[in-house]
Amino acid sequence: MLDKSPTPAAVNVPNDLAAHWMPFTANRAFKKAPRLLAGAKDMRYFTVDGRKLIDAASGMWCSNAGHGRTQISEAIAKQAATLDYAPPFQFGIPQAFELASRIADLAPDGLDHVFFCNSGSEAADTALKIALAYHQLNGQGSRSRLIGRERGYHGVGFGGTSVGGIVNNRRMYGSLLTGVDHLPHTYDRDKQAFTKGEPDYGAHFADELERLVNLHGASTIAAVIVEPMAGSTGVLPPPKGYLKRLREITQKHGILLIFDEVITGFGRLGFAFAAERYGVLPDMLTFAKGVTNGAAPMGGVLVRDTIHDAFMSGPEHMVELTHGYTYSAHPIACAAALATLDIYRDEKLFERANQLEGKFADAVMSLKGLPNVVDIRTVGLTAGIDLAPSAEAPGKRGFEALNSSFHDNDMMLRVAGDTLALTPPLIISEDQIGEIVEKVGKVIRAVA
Ligand code: PXG
Repeated sequence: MLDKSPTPAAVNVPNDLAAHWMPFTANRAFKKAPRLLAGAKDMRYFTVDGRKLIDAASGMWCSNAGHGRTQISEAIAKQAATLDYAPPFQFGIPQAFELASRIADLAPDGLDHVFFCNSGSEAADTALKIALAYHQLNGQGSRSRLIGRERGYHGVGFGGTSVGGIVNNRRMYGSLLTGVDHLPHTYDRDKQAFTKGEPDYGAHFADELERLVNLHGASTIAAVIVEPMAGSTGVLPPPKGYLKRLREITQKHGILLIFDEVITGFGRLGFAFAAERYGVLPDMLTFAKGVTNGAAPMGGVLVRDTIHDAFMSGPEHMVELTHGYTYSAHPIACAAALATLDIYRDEKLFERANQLEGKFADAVMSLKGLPNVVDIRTVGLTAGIDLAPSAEAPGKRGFEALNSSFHDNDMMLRVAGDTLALTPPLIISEDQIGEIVEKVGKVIRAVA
């Protein structure tokens, strides 16, 4: 499709890339062949040398409304000029209260309170701490175990790393939190390969929670945290009935259920939150990324009334929860989020994702049969494409795909090991779905 988006002004590129130690990046490889970005508009990124890349990743699962949205940048500029910073402890700004109400309105009934922080990692750690404190208040302080899941990702704080299930993210950091255990992941390629949406096979993986309850005793378990769809480890939609069963088992044993919706929130699966898609009400729900369209750092935890209200006792001059961040509900992030939610509402972007899901799934599934493609999974406007690892080094093919995509095929792609993740902005057109799938096909052939 003819791309009429503007080309950005030239950007000065520094000669020396040494000082910046980049996060979750192969630093030495990057600095030999940098992937430097200078601008973005709608579905495209612009590189420092003026190329336009189609964004198949919403940046990093953030920019659901596409890039360069003037409504958001104007709201940020106005807020920065009016009230740049306000202390969030013992003081408040109207925008934070308005935003909390609007997010609660979007969430399933019952999740009515919002605790703000600045990232998905902080949101995960916040939810875990609220779970522990809630049981203390409730006279069940023995409930201190936290249960995560293999292949789960809950950010990089000590709590999130502990309940996370990605061995490479855990093994360098000692014993982490004590008393943590993990459910098995829900992926079985033999039974699930090339499924569109939720696989039929695998609800029984939730029953493993009964085994952990038998092993540790329900009275020691505080909470279970899962991503409704595991994103970072390669797009694993939940098996049909799995989340419902997890809810039943947690409820039966008085264990809190936390959904980490940092990726699935704000339309990614065709609904405001995955909890709605799956008809399952968790006790807490974490969000980040899409809440501001990526334009300012923000995260948060939605909390059920019963949990919130348990804290609202004791002397009224006392702090009820000894937790919070200097930048909780930062004015600029609140302004960005309010403008973002307006766009999502006015452009009906969650519904749009829902309507496009079938076409997107069909288009991506057409890549079946290309060299090394061993599985494709799709759900909402997201797909994971597993490539067989090269014999010499697992992850190398994925890394080469990232480079082929950026340098040779004008596309921004996410890779996790040898899995390619497609998760484009929800404003994507059908033509642009075609463009992405064609480019992904070229990338897959290039790394064969
Ligand atoms: N929970 C989930 C489910 C996430 O996906 C976090 C927590 C942590 O968020 P912060 O804001 O602290 O980074 C995430 C982050 C990828 C990718 O390519 C995914 C994330 C981050 C970076 C890359 O899949 N998710």
